[in-house]
Amino acid sequence: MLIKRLQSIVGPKGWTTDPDDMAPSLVDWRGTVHGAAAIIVSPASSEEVSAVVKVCADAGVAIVPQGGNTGMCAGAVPDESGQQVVLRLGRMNAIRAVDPVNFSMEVEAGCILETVQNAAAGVDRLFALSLGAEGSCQIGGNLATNAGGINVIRYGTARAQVLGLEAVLADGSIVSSLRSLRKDTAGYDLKQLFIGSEGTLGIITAATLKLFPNPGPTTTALIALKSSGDAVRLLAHLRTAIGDAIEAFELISGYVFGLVLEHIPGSALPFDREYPWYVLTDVTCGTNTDRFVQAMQDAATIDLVRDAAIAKNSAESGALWRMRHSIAEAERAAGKALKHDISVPISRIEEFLQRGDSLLAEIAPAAQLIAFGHVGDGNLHYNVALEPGSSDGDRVTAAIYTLVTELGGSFSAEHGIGRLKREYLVRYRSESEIELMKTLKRALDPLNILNPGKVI
Ligand code: FAD
Ligand code: 2HG
Ligand code: ZN
Repeated sequence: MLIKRLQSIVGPKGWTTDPDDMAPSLVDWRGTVHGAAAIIVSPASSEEVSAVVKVCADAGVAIVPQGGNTGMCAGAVPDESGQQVVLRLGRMNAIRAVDPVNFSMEVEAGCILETVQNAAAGVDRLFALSLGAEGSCQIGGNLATNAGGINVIRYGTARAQVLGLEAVLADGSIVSSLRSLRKDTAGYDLKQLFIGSEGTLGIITAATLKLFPNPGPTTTALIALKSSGDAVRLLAHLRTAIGDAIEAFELISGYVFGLVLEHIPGSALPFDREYPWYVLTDVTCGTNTDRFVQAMQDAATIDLVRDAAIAKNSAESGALWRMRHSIAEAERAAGKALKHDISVPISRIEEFLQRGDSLLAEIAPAAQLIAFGHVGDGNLHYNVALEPGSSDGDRVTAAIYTLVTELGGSFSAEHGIGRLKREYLVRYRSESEIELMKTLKRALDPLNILNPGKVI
């Protein structure tokens, strides 16, 4: 009965019960969590999303919003009951309007991130969010997870790229605040409620995004270092010299590049020997290039830099960034690893890595550390590949999260909570924070039909 009602709302192109069509939506990107569903619906408009939610609410049936399904915490995968309805946003993929004078654009939630970036570039503007999954993740998913990526150091997370939002609530009503204003203090900032809520408070159907001026050509440099601490010192040194010209500053261990070289065809490093750590950075050019080169020479004289390769053209730059963006894929190809997506104040990264090493040596001496990340904003992916059959995983994770907490950091910096990190949310957020989160959830979704079993 419910299935028939859903089919008639979305029309013949808007649903599937075919196991082959459904399969990619029923497992997370990492292949670790499998779910089931009786039907997947793909509405073509906010009104259709609204109607779908209303009939599901009437039937008391849960809905799992799904964008590109590239999330790292299994938030977009239904549970195993087969009772939940997966709602794919991919048919809602219109760029509704681009306003280069207002530096803004209005897009539907199912737009692929790369399409949004290209539409902005088409009018000589920048949409600043960039991450490895940009060819398949959707803007709705990026906002629902408050995604980070490589440019946070300069432009902030997804949250900072939004001027307005439209969302469908748990009763099917549509809340639209698709304004394109930089300043607006009229009441609560409702859009921020939905950003980072991972589909548990509302379904994002459209957004007005903030654009930046085109930063022009960038200089890409791969810098070899003797220690991770030097990356942090180099960052401070460069920021002092060239300030906001740093668009990205990514730390990658030698071991991690080894995984990429092994598993990603066409990868190569521009050095004739190996180093323990590397930084991949993008710096806006113009007058900054000379200042950047000078600052790098100064850094070398104080022994912060072991070697550096500056990309000579966009092909070389693209090849380096492709390697960086392939790390998650290389890690997946190498086998399962524990993921710790943490952040600490930048000034404590070195201490975190040193103390993390000691903890690993003590708890799981045979484990292999896979460390990389967005050091420019304090977010590291401190992933750990355990020995096959090891039962040390929980102890390793608890020790790392305790260390992070002690250093004033977060156990979840950019991928969210989803299904995989719920137990840690209650452990590492205060009682009053959890209570307020529950109050919000109850107020906005009293029947608990929006992505239940995720986040809270
Ligand atoms: P999905 O995986 O489909 O969904 C994620 C969550 O959002 C789920 O809870 C889902 O229910 C909810 N959701 C999706 N769409 C909506 C909507 N319209 N309304 C409400 N809720 C919705 N993440 C980073 O932050 N930084 C990175 O650098 C980064 N790099 C990555 C690299 C690779 C190779 C991969 C595979 C992933 C990477 N990720 C990264 C993780 C992932 O790409 C991001 O979390 C991304 O924002 C998820 O978008 P998605 O469309 O795939 O969302
Ligand atoms: C990245 O920075 C992503 O590449 C994925 O956030 C991190 O695979 C990971 O752990
Ligand atoms: Zn990341």
